[in-house]
Amino acid sequence: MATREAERFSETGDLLDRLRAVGAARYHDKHPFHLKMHAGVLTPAQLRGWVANRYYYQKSIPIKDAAILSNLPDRERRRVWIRRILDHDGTLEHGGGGIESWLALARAVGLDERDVMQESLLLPATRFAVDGYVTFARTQPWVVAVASSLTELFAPDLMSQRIDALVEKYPWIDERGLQYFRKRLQLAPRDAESALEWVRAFATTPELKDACVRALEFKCDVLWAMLDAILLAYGAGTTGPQES
Ligand code: AHQ
Repeated sequence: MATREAERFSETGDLLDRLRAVGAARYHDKHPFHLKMHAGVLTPAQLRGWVANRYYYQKSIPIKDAAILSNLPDRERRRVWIRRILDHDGTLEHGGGGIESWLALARAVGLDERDVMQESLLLPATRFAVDGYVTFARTQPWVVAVASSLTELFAPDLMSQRIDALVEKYPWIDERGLQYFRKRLQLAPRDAESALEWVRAFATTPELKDACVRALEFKCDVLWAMLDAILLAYGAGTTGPQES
C-alpha cells in the first residue's frame, strides 16, 4: 500500500473508532470545572453560575434540533428527530420537558428562575459558544449536524458521575432538582443510537467521514468553552494546565 494511501487508511479507520477517540481526548467530562464538581469542591455560587449559564444551552437545544429537522430529507427521519424537540420543550397538552426540569434544578440550587430565564447571569462566551452551535446546525449538511450531537455517546457516564456527586457532596441541593439528569440517562443513549446509525449509513465518503469527525471536535469545543467561561467567571481556578 503506497505511503499516502496508508496514511489515508490510518486517518480514515473505522468511523466509530475515530468518533470515540474524539470523546476520549476532548469531551468535557475531563474539564477542570467538572473535575471540581465531582470532587465536591464547588461553592454554591459556582454551581449556581453553571446552572444559570447551562440554561441558555438547554433552551437552545430544541432550536438547534428544529434547524436540523428542517434539513432532514424525509418523514421517517423527521419522525425520529422531532422527539428531541418535544423532550426539551414539552407539549401544549402536557407541558413538561427538559427546559422545565432545568428550571426545577435552578430552584433547587437557590436561583430565582426569573433571573435564569431573563439570562441576567449569562456570560458572553456561553452565548457565543451556544449560538455557534445553533448556527452550525443551521448551515451544515444534515448528516454533519447530526454528527455534532454524538457527544451524547459519552454523556451517560458523565450523568451518572454527576448525579452521584451532587447527591453525595452537595446535600444542600434538593434532590428533586436532579430529575433532568436522571432523564438524560434514558434519552441520551436513545438519541445517540439513532444519530450514530444515520452517520454511519450516510457518511460514506472519506470527506464526509472527516467532516463528521470535525463536527464532533467542534461540539466538544462548544461544551469545553462554556465551562472555561464559567470556571473563570466564578473564580473556580485556571482553565489551562496548573501553574508550575
Ligand atoms: O442536557 C443535554 C442535552 O439535552 C443534549 C442534547 C445533545 C445535543 O443535541 O447536542 N447534547 C446534550 C448534552 C446535554 N447535557 C450535557 C451535560 O454535560 O449535561 C452534555 C451534552 C452532550 O454531551 O451531548
